[in-house]
Order: sequence, then structure tokens, then C-alpha cells
Amino acid sequence: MIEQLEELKSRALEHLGRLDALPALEDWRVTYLGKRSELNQILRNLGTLEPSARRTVGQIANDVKRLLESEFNDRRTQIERTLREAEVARERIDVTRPAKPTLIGQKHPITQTLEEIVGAFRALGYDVVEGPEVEWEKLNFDMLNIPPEHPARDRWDTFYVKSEGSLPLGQMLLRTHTSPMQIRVMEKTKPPVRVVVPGRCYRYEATDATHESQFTQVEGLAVDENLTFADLKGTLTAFTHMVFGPERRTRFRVDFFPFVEPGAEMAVDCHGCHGAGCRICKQSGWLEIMGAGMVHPKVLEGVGYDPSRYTGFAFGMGVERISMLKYGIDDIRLFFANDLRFLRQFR
Ligand code: FA5
Repeated sequence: MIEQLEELKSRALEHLGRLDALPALEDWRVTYLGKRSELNQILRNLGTLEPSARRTVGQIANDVKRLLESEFNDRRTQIERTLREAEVARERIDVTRPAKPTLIGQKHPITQTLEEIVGAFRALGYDVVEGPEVEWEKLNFDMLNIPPEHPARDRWDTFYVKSEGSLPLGQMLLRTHTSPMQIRVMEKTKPPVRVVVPGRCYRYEATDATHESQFTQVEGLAVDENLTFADLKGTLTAFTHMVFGPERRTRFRVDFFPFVEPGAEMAVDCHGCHGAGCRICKQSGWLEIMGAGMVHPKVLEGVGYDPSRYTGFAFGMGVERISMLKYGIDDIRLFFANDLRFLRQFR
């Protein structure tokens, strides 16, 4: 029996040494220390031995039991620690790792160009105001010296809005340009006036590479005593240098708009060829960027300004066209196509 106990002890310890998981450890406990274990069997049969043998074997059996119990406890503590350590290692966070990039939005290229244009005029001392996109016919046309039946109305193909009742200001329409804001500003303020008006405009036009039925303009208006065409040229040239670069040259040519006299169209020398002629400027060497002119005396009179005392200049530019010129974009429709491959180039 003593030999059996010795053999049992070494077998149990050797088995225990090979275990590294808690369920197998529990099986081991049932096998070697459980009620139906060999050891328990021996302890239970002690009564059948002679008293002297019973004491010796009983002591050895109890020693083996205590040893196995303490080894079992040690092993369990060890395995639990190993498992805990593995878990900690698994859950470890590397705080030095770079974070996953977050997707943040960006401004649309038209917004970027618009802010640049408006920023340039702010720096020149202009206020920024905005106005309604649904406008009265009287402000969009009549008060800008374009009476009904005037052929110039054909130049601005118009979306009319169904309007009912008595309409002293004519029909309602989607403004075809930001120029009606000249009237709204002058009706509300006394000279001197210096404002720019960014905003969306609408024209009933077929879409092509340079035309959309919805687009953005920036209107400008300055009214004061003694303002001349030289002020117009100086202001717009300074603006061009800020937005297109200080080396740019400008060109003013006669153009007709009913609400200015004289009227002009301003062009910048082409950034692609510096005036020599290329594909971008259609070989002309110049890119037209806006309409401008001295505010027509009739317009000043219409808002109650005295044209013998005050003079002013006004201008209006297309933001999409300027953005196209700045970035070499050849189709206006790209701005509205919502194609991320295009938009991401303007980060
Ligand atoms: C005007 O709208 C005048 N109100 C500008 C003006 C203001 C002249 C003050 C004098 C004094 P025009 O129709 O040329 O002018 O339009 C001005 C600019 O708007 C054009 O040069 C162009 O850049 C832009 N534009 C006009 N129509 C479209 C369109 N369908 N799509 C995109 N841009 C357009």
C-alpha cells in the first residue's frame, strides 16, 4: 500500500505538471482527490489494516493528500495568473499608435473661390450683404433701366414664379443676376456706399461647358461724391492682383448694360499663355471675368440719389467662371456633379 501511495503520488504530480487549463485541472482534482479517487479509497480502507500498519499508512496517505492538495492549489494559482497576464497582454492599448484618420469635410471649390473674392473686397473696405433669390421684376429689371419690352430683357432668360393678386412690383422671378441688390442697398442707405453681394442666380438657359441654369455671382457697388471710371479701374485691378496674382494685366473694353454708362467688360491676361494665345483663352490672350460700369444716372434717380452730386460704379462677376479660370477647369458642370474624385482635388 505504501508503494501504491508512492506510485500514486508521483503519477499525480507528473500529471499535474502537464496541465495548463482550468477545466483539465478540475478533472485532475476529481481523479486524484475526489470522493471516488484511489487515494480516498485507500483512506477509507485503512480500517481493515492492523493498528500499527494503519497508523503508518494513514500518516503517509494523509501526507500524500496534503501534498496533492497544496500542489493543486499552487498550480491553480499559477494557471490563473498566466491566464490573467495573457488577457492583459491581449487588451493592452498602444497609446503611441497613430489614430485612424477621420474623414472631415471640406468646402466646395465654389465656396472657396467665393470666400476668396469676398475676402479681397473686404480688404478693400467693402461691406458684404446678401439678398433674396426670389425677386420682384421691378427690381431685377425696371429699376435697373430695363423697362418692359426692352430688348435687353431677352439677354436674361428668366424663370418666373407664379404670383397672384395686385402686384405693384410686377411678377416674381428667380433673380437673373445680383444687380437688383444695388437697388435694395441704395433704397436703404445714403451714400457713401461700398458693398459686395455674393449670391445665387438663375437663368432659363441650356446647360453647356460654360453655362448652368443656376450659378453664383458677386455684385459690387460703390457710390460717393467724385467717383470716376479711374476708381473703377483701380479697384478692379487691385482685386485681380489679389485673386489672380500681382503679375496679371487687366483689359477694359466697351460693353453694354442698361444700368451703367459707360459700360465695360473686364478681362485678365490668360494665365496659360500670358497673353500670347492658347487653348484656354481660345487664342485671344484674354479671359473675360466681369461686367462693370458707372452707375446710370437713371438708376441713381430711381432710388432718390442726386446724380448731379453722386456718381458710382458697379460690377458683377460669375464665381464659377472665375473658379474655372483659377484652377483650369474646362466644364462648369463638374461643380454640380457631386463627384468626390473632382471635389477632393480642392482640399
Ligand atoms: C450681368 O449679370 C450683370 N448684372 C453684370 C454687371 C453688374 C454689369 C454691374 C455691370 C454692372 P452678365 O449677364 O454678363 O452680366 O453675367 C455676369 C457673369 O455671370 C458672366 O460674366 C458669367 O461669368 C456669369 N454667368 C452668366 N450667365 C451664366 C450661366 N448661365 N452660367 C454660369 N455663369 C454665368
